[in-house]
Amino acid sequence: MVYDNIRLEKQGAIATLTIDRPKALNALNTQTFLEMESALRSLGTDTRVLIVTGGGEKAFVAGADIAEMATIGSERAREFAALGQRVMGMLEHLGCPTIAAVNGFALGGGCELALACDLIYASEKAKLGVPEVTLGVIPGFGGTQRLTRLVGKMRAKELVFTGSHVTAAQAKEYGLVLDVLPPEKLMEHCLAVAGKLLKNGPLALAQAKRVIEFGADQDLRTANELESQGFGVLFGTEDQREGMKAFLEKRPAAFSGK
Ligand code: CO8
Repeated sequence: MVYDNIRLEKQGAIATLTIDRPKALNALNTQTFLEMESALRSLGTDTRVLIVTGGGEKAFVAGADIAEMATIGSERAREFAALGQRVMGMLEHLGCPTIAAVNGFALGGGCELALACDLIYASEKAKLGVPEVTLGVIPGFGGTQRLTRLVGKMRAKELVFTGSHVTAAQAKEYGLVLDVLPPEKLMEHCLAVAGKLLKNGPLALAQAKRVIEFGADQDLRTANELESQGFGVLFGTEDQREGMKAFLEKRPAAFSGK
C-alpha cells in the first residue's frame, strides 16, 4: 500500500515506521492513524522489532492534529480518540518489541505514541510533554494512564497539569525515556538495541512483553500466574529446545520463532 503520511521500511527483521508529515511536525490526523493501523496490520512474524520515529528534523510527533480537532464536535472527537487509542493499543500489544526513537518534539499524542512503545530513547534535542490542558482538553490516547504507570502519579499530574515541555535529560530523570543520545547517534543506538533483541528468541520476547504488559495491571499473585503460563507456553517450542541445546553446545542459538 502507498502511504501519504507515513513510511514503513524494512531492513531484514527490523521494520521502521516513520510518521512523515514534517510540515505539520508529524501531527496525527485521522488519515495518519488509518495509515498506521494498516501498516501495523501488514507486519508479519518476519518483523521481529519495530522502530517508530518522526520524519524531518524537528519532531517525533507534535501531537494530535490541532487543525483537524478544531473543526470537530464531541461525537467525532470520541471517534477520533477511539481510533487513536486503537492504534496505540495495537502498538502496545504488537507481537514483537517496539522502540520509540524520539528525534524531536514528542508532545501530546506524540508523547502518548512514544508511551505506547516498549522502549523509549531520545535525542538530546527532543522535548517531551503533554500540553493538552493548554488547549482545554486532556491527553486522549491513553496518555494519562500510561504516563502515570511509568513515572508515578504525582509526576504525571505535574506534567499533565502544567503542560510543560521537558528536555530529554529531564525526561530521563523522570523515567520517561531510557537514554538520551546525540541526534546523529539516536537511530544507530536504536538499531543496535534492535540488533541485540534479534539475537534472542522471538517467542520468548513476545511472551515477556505480553506478561509484563498484562501483569502490570494485575495484583502480584495473578501476574505471577500469568508469568507461569507464559513460561509453560514456551516449553516444547523449537526455540526453547534450540536455545538450551545451543547453550550446552557452546554456540549461538539460531532461533526460528517456532
Ligand atoms: N497539530 C497540527 N499542526 C501542528 C501541530 C499539531 N499538533 N504542531 C505543529 N503544527 C504545525 C504548525 O501549525 C505549523 O504549521 P504552519 O507552518 O502551517 O503554520 C507547523 O506545524 C510548524 O509549527 P510551529 O510553527 O508552531 O513550530 P515552532 O517551532 O514554532 O513550535 C511546537 C513547535 C512547540 C511543537 C509548536 O508547534 C506546538 O506547540 N505545537 C503543538 C503542540 C501541542 O499542543 N500538542 C498537543 C496537541 S493535542 C493532543 O495531542 C491531544 C491528543 C488526544 C486527542 C484526543 C482525541 C480527541
